[in-house]
Amino acid sequence: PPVIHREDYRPFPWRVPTTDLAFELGIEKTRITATLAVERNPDAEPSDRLRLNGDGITAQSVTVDGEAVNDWEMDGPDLVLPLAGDAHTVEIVTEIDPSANTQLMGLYASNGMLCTQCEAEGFRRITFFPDRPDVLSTYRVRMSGPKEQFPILLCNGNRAAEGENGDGTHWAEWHDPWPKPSYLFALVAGDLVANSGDFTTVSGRRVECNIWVRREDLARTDHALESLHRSMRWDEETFGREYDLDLYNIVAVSDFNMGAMENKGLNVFNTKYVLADKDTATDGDFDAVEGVIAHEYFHNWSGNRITCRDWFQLSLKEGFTVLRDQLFSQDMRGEAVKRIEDVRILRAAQFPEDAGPLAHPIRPDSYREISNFYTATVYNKGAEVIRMMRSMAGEERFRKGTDLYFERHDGEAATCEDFVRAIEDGAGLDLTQFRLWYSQAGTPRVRVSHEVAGDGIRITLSQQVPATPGQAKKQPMVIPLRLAVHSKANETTGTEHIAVLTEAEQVFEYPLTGPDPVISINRGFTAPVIVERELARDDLVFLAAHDDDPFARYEALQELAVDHLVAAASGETSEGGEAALVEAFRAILADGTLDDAMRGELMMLPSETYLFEAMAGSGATGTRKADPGAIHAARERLKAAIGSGCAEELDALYDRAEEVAFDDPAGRGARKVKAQVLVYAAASDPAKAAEMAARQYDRADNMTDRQGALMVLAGLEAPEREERLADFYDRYRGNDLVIDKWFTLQALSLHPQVIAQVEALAQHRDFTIRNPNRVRSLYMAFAGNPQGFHAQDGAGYRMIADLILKLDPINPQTAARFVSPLGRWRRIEPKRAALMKAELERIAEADNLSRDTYEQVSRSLD
Ligand code: B3K
Ligand code: ZN
Repeated sequence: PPVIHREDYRPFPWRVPTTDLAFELGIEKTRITATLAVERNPDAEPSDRLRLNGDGITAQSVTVDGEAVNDWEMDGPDLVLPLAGDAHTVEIVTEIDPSANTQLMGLYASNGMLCTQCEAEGFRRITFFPDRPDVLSTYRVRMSGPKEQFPILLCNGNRAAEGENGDGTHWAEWHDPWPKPSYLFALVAGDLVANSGDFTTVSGRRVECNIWVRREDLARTDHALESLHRSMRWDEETFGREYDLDLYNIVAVSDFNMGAMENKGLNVFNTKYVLADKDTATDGDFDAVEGVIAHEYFHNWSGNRITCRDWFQLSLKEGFTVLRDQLFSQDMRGEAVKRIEDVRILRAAQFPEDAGPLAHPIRPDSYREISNFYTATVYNKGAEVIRMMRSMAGEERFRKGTDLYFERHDGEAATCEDFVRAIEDGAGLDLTQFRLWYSQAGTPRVRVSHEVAGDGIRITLSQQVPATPGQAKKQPMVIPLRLAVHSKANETTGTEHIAVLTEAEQVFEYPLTGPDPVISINRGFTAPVIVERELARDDLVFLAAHDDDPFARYEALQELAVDHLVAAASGETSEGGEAALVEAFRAILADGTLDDAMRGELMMLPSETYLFEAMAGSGATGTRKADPGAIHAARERLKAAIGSGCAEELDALYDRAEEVAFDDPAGRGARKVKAQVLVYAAASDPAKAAEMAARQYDRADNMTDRQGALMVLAGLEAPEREERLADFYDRYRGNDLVIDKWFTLQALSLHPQVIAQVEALAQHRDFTIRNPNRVRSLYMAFAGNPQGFHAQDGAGYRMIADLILKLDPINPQTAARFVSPLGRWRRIEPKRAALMKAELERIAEADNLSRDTYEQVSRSLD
């Protein structure tokens, strides 16, 4: 498959001012008549041929200006049509079988309904079209189909007309007044019901909002609808963005490759991010629903009104929209905890990506399959990059920048460069050097050292950006770091400064506020970097207990744990490390100034994936490899030490939290710390943990408590385990999302037999490889279970490779997502690395590999 380069961008020679689509809908046969008005694009190099993209479709007929033509030809999957004049009407008929569409791209069937997914290149599986984001067109769509099977017919924009055909079929006409690229097209036909609620925009427009689901799911849609209304209000207040149609439809489907899709006026969602009630969804699920609803809603401006010129600009809409949804959730739920959650995700998913064979800048330079670039780098690091601009500008000036961006580029297909320039002009920043964040991959490392000089402190910061594939040499980046200098002796906190590091090495001077200075740096995680500081353990303990920045407190604890665990896993002595951590934990458990939501965050040890990253490249020569077995063992030992060292405090915390009612404002925090207490008990006193967890499971009046308890039980060899797993299954049989949890918590468990258990679950009658949620619930969970995935004999690697090979012909997009865990082999100790690499090679040798999987595997082996 060819490599596509960002540099090769050329405007399309033709414009398509209007697109008329007529769908005769059927699950097994859908006929599409597409009528395109085309005219020459004066801003492009002229061409006498019109290239229309296709993918797995054939044209039944082609007419130009009403006359059938046959001088067109197929060039691979594309249809190429000679056109001599300046403007023409092109009509093409295609026929497709949605029931055979297992890739879930284009038009497909799910549970008897029809729906679409067109981003990035799915529209070309429906009809021939210039399927690229810079070709904007106004769509008019007529849908018709059997009324009993498809009582509800939905499309983008507003419903223009509807009627019956008198033969059991009915039709609807939709018109979307906003020009859009084909990837934002959507259509849904099915037997659905809606939870509806109007929203009145700031200028008084009444918007009908509907959450469409299957009848049996209706009772679980209130949270989604409320989240939508909150998002609409927030975007008006925070970014000055108002909704622009009279209708906002969200449809939940259970077969979906991703989380959700922001199609204009008709979002299509994975059920996972719509349905929630307290009996079937955890607190985390509620947050995820709110976050994804907000994300897709915010795309209406950052993505739809202003879209991307080409797919290399993906972070223009995704990075910015992730930042917007993060800020929204911070405002809804509290800044400190949300920030910690977001950094945890970044470190678990993006840092490893940036350190591995799939590393790419947030604006990539080339790809073979664009679906492979919907990554944590483009999304989450993309958000961090824009967040840095916001930190440097301050909230108000940043808003001036975004206002200018929306004003300048409304209705356009823009670039990342357009965005940066608007922020520069609107916020009054010079981002010349800062632009390197768009072109350089790799997580920068910042070293911190200091010396006291009189009543001041000189802090030396140096940066190093590691080499990444295709980028051996890097230039220094702009790294804004919020910092403060505290006094340990006085137990006082210093004022906050923002140090903007722009050179390879730079000195910053600040006044001292007391003796015994301790630097608190990258507060709030202002920059997505790895800070390397040689702080005495006492200093970290001090920061963990006293820092006035909640993120910095969290960070100090994480660092204490990372230092200790990497040393322990490397066979180095970590004298007093464990004791210091137990003490620091005790302080956290006793701290009356913390609420439990924050306490719960502080109680979470760094993940094993994050520890691999910290261990790889550590040591005196910087060549150490990560040893998953040793990390797992060290982390379990530390959990046990904390569990027994703080047993009394943990029990007291649990007892207190248990008294908090579900609806109490403190309820979420209480549930979070209870789950953590169980985790530590499981490591230190499994019998007691089994008893506590079984009791929590039996008494639970909500999914958070029930799942938290079962998660711990699933990892224990205790009689309570089988009983409660069986109970859970029987209780929720038929509820797909909850049965997904049942698969996940077993695949994630710490049970020594986890591999055999996952193998058995793959044979379970409820397992199906055709549903992405189910596949992920079992295998993505397993790939994220270091103990199972990194089993010494390579059985975990083999299982994931087998899955990739089996899934690739069915759903390549989802299959390719499983490659990256295997791709981390270079940073792992040699025995496991060889096993991982061998599995990648086995995949590479398979015939007919999809473009998706081929690209990921070959990059991982390069
Ligand atoms: N824009 C979609 C991504 C769909 C990509 C499918 N390959 C979801 C989102 O980021 O909102
Ligand atoms: Zn998005």
